[in-house]
Amino acid sequence: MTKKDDTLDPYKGPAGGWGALQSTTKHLLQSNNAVRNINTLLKTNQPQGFDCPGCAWGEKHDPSRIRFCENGAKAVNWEATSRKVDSEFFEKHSVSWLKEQSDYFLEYQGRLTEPMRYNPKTDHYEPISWQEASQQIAAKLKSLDSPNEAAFYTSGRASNEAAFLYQLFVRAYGTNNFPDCSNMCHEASGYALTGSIGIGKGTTTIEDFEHADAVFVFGQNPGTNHPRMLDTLREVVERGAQVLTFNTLRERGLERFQHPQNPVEMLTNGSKPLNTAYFTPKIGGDMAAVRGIVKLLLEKEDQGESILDWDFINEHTSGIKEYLCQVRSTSWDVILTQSGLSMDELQHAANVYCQSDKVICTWAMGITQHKHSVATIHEIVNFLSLRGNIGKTGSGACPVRGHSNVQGDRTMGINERPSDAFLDAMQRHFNFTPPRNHGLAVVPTIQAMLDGKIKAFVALGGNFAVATPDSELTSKALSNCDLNVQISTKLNRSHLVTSPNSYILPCLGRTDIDMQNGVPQKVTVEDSFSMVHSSGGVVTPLSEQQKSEPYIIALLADAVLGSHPIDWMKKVGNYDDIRNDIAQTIPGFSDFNERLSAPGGFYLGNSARERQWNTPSNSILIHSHALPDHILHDKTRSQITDKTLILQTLRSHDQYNTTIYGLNDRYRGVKGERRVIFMNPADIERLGFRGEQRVDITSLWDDDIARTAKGFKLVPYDIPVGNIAAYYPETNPLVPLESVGDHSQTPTSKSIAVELSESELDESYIAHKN
Ligand SMILES: Nc1nc2c(c(=O)[nH]1)N[C@H]1C(S)=C(S)[C@@H](COP(=O)(O)OP(=O)(O)OC[C@H]3O[C@@H](n4cnc5c(=O)[nH]c(N)nc54)[C@H](O)[C@@H]3O)O[C@H]1N2
Ligand SMILES: Nc1nc2c(c(=O)[nH]1)N[C@H]1C(S)=C(S)[C@@H](COP(=O)(O)OP(=O)(O)OC[C@H]3O[C@@H](n4cnc5c(=O)[nH]c(N)nc54)[C@H](O)[C@@H]3O)O[C@H]1N2
Ligand SMILES: [Mo]
Repeated sequence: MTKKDDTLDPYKGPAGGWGALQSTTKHLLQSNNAVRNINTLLKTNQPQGFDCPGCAWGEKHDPSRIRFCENGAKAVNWEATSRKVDSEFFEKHSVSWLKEQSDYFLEYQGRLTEPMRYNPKTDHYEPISWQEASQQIAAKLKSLDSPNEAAFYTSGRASNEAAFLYQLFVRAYGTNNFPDCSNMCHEASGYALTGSIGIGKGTTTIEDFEHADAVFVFGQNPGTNHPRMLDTLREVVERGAQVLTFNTLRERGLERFQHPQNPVEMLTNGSKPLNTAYFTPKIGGDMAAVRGIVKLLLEKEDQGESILDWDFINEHTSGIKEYLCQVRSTSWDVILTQSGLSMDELQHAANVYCQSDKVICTWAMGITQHKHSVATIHEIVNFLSLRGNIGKTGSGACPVRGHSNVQGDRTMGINERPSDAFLDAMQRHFNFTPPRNHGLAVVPTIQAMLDGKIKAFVALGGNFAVATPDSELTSKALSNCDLNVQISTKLNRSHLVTSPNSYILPCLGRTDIDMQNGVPQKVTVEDSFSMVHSSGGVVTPLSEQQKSEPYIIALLADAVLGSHPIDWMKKVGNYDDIRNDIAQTIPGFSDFNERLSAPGGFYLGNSARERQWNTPSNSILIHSHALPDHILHDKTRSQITDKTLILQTLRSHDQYNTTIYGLNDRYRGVKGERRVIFMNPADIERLGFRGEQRVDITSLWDDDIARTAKGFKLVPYDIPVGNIAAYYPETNPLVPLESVGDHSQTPTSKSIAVELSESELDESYIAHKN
């Protein structure tokens, strides 16, 4: 790898370790509030503290350990800042001026502390009282021709209590339009798992990792996005079990790991090799890779070895015959080309699988954000089923969720396609008639805004304008709305894409003390392992004008619905009351308040883990998909030339989704820059570019829209030929709105066909954009 300037400086240390601790300290000291934040950090994931807002990885209950990671520390620290974005700030800065600033700048300004309303005449946000804001918003919502002209977005940090009240409010108002961040994230996992094992959640618990003989990690970067998972993987390897990684990039965090809280390892600067095998499939090549491994299993079985668990297959699955035919008829040629892996590599993976009695497969966005994600996840389930690896201790399917309560929000009914059973329970308990027709997910919501069919938008957190695809089109869609209500902790671009009626409603975050009627409240969240536990803030809020999410929802609901179907303001006075309603309507939550006192929370249960298959055939449905002819959409394929590359958009080490903490990506060796493209040196040469040259990226789609992102620096990198990677969200203007996964409707953020051209932008533009 060439290194001529300061942008790229390959990281030589192990993941975690001193580097992580130094970085944590730096971020703490930058926040103006070091002492308060260090105290806050010590309460993260503690029985009397709050749940880390960083990610959805679970924890074993162990009071002797302080559980936080470098990136969790950044998330906490960013939230617990003492900087304020108040009416003075908005008086000083017009919306037009703020629009010119970078996302990093917006976020850095601090916490929103007062309700604000946009005044189109002055182009400034101006203060408004809570009462007035809620009355005005209610008047707008009530004036729509139909409740289906409004959409209610949720980002995955909302607590169970907030999410439950929100869905009740919105359904009592009359719509199922619940676009949520899941639609862009693990939707394919939920859809595929429901269709194969009868439940849309992972089947493993954290304890299963203590018993697994092998863990297959597909398409995820835990070193950055789920750092506490590295701890678990490290323990797996220490026990002598195997970790097999499939990642298009060689991610440092998956190659070597040193735990920052283990003094001995830190002092000796030693690290254990974390992975026992690392495979770099091509983008979108995992389904072919798994198919290849299965084909090898079948060959062994045909040669008389006893590989497949026929007892399990016969008792618990249906469709095996068709699937095995499909596997036999898939050619090695296609498997090897599409996966980009060699026969030796597939053989190695197959051998490990056969030698392991208990196997877990984990995955994240490298699997879920493709056109054929649902089919790929079905293939992973098939792979597990062939040797009875579902519903057995130490085995299972483990989609590693993103936002810290995104799984809980779905459990609470944030779902545009609610089940009848769920709606029946609402109807019975609250005595109202919820709407039965399905609502809109994220991409259809944007389309409906463009078509003028959605006129009002309410967001419970998140940054809709930036997290969604086709940024220019999405901005147009949002500004088409008549009403834009953002319940947020921090300033972001979604506040600046204004409608005639735009409101910012400032809320408390996970770290803040939430007082109702003089009593501090706790909320609850669900992690990736279906464990529910409580979380209570520890920081005194910056302003009395910041309200809790449940309170804000109750205020809006009261203004729109009065006391229908509940007395909202009374309900929000004590969150135990909300939990009592949850206990009586949502399966798995009986005696909710009582069970919360158990150390570490309680397990919701998982039917598939019990080998109860809630599918039409009461068995695991073995789906037999052919491998895709091509991983790209038809509307791209007509445009493809020999210059076309496939782009995946991913996270740097210094960001939380659309929140940018800094400009470094330590483990990938990038410094001071986010506009970079990781590219194979052979491609750089073949296409006539130089390393570190600036290029513009244009995506290919068969329509009249030019989608370009400008001024990216080429970084020679160990990535398969034909594939490139760049950071999200800067690359979201390139993802065509229509480019979504089959069945999941998830934007194909990990497989976008693009071409590169020399950039004419100068460095000052880039510095500003950063
Ligand atoms: N610090 C921090 N933590 C986070 C987040 C954050 O932004 N910052 N975001 C949270 C959220 S909402 C989520 S969903 C998760 C996201 O967690 P991840 O899924 O780890 O996030 P990405 O950065 O999108 O990483 C995708 C990984 O998949 C690989 N990949 C891409 N395409 C393919 C492919 O086709 N095949 C294979 N095998 N690999 C591929 C990439 O190289 C990369 O390592 O993290 C959560 N935690
Ligand atoms: N190209 C591309 N696009 C992607 C992805 C990708 O990999 N590539 N990943 C997708 C994924 S996995 C996801 S989950 C989405 C993320 O989409 P979102 O969830 O919409 O985005 P975030 O950046 O997490 O939202 C950050 C904002 O949430 C607000 N916020 C933070 N904490 C709280 C809180 O406690 N309460 C409230 N009310 N507000 C809060 C703050 O104002 C902050 O600015 O992006 C998706 N978009
Ligand atoms: Mo996510």
